[in-house]
Amino acid sequence: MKFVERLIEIIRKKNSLLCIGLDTDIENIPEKLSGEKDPVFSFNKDIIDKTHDLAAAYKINTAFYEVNGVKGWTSLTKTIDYIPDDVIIIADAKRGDIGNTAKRYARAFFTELKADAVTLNPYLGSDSLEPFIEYDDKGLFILCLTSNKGAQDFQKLKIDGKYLYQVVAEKVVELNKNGNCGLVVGATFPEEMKGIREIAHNLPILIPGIGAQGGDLEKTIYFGTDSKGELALINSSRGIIYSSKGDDFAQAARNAAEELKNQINIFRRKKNL
Ligand code: OMP
Repeated sequence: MKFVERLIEIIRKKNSLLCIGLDTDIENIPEKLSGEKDPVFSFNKDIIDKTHDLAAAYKINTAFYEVNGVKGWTSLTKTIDYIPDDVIIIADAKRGDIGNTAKRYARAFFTELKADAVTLNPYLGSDSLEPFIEYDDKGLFILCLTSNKGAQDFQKLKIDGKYLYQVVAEKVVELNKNGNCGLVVGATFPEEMKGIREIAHNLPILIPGIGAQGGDLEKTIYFGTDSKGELALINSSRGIIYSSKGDDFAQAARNAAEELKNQINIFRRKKNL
């Protein structure tokens, strides 16, 4: 099954655009798990148990695992293996390198780690993306307009009357021959999202920046989803997984996830009225 078909199937089955970011910081793990052999995995396991029915995707930012060296890679692998099949697993690795190296990254994330999708940096151009595109059952979320302040430095430069982020969106549409390309657009830029959605009307958009970064949820849904109110994943990491530092952390994460999922669906319905 093509990646985009699987994504739509999951979004519809669960009636959810929610993506939960498992950006699990060893320093923020509740006291009660500190004696565990692999506290990061134990934390993720409890969060996954409590939230998998609500989430269309989990996004795992690899930095939070790589920082712990070999142990971190083990926590990452165990977490991916534990996630049920009806949740898309996005390895947020933001890779980008020459084709020969990109081939190894693609194999590392898709075949070895068994992630369903990966985030990629498009700076090195189309041959750095091609090795990932060849896996048509796997997804690529390519950085288009990021949520941070530094997005101004390059992404908002104008080239022949267009912003660089618009050029990226057009290029990704052109490369999407296998139906597995998507974009990353920050919720902190809802007005720009409108133009990006017009260019990329049939691409999934991964949207971080809700919650801790203060993105505008209603406008994000309005401009970021497609005409059916689908084809977008709304990510929140810290805003969900660190809802409580106490023993009730997993239940608190569930409550936050449920609230965000419902709020997203209220705005989706409003858009489609
Ligand atoms: P919270 O701000 O805690 O919800 O985390 C946001 C997550 O999304 C982190 O893993 C970021 O690295 C990631 N992210 C952004 O915040 N902004 C972007 O433009 C792109 C990403 C990403 O590619 O996921």
